[in-house]
Amino acid sequence: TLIEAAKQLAAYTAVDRHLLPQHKIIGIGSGSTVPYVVERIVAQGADANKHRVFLPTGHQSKELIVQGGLTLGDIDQYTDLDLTIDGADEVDADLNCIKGGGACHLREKVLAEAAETFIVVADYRKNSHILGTNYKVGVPIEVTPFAYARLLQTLRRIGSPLAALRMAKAKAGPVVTDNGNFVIDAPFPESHLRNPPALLQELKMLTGVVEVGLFCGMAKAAYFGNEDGSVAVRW
Ligand code: DER
Repeated sequence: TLIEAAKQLAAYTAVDRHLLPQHKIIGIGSGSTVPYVVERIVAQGADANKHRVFLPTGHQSKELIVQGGLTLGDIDQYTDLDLTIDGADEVDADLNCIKGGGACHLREKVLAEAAETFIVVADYRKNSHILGTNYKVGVPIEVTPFAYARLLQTLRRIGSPLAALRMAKAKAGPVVTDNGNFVIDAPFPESHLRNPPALLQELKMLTGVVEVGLFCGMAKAAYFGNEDGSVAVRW
């Protein structure tokens, strides 16, 4: 499909441009775009990859690394990364991202922050001027289960009346993250989403919030595959 081709194009372009021979410690994100990232890395060949370790951002990411025949690394041992590549749910004109559609954004943010270079790859649907233009589900917020009910109350009061606990589709009950936490999706109006750093700070301070799916000032560049087979780059 056009969307899959766009994901592949963004991923291939980013790997070709940013994964250099001297890069040895690589963070691999989560979602449906990063499989193309791993595919392109594997295509660099066994020699290029034999001295590299790859750090996952969750079970899906770990499986991609293992199935790609790439060496798994542990963040406990490799605390500083050369490069992390990940998808996003939406990216604005200043490279702020909404992330967490896949409920992996805590580990994603750790590896994004730990990398010298953090690159985002996405299809054209994610390319916005202001966050919330296309991604309407809300800001994903990983929360400790103990505090979720109070946080729902607070979020609804401070500007997200439609804030909701993310329920699982293939399991009864809420989504439980790899870290054993819940996720609240909190839609905010443009008035809040036009200043992502301020919203991030406000949300991060709420008691019981573990991590917020707003990545501000982290990405060095974003690659968007377009419907017409071209690539848009923002940096
Ligand atoms: O949860 C995330 O941030 C993931 O990176 C994911 O949402 C990216 O979306 P994708 O499946 O369209 O790549």
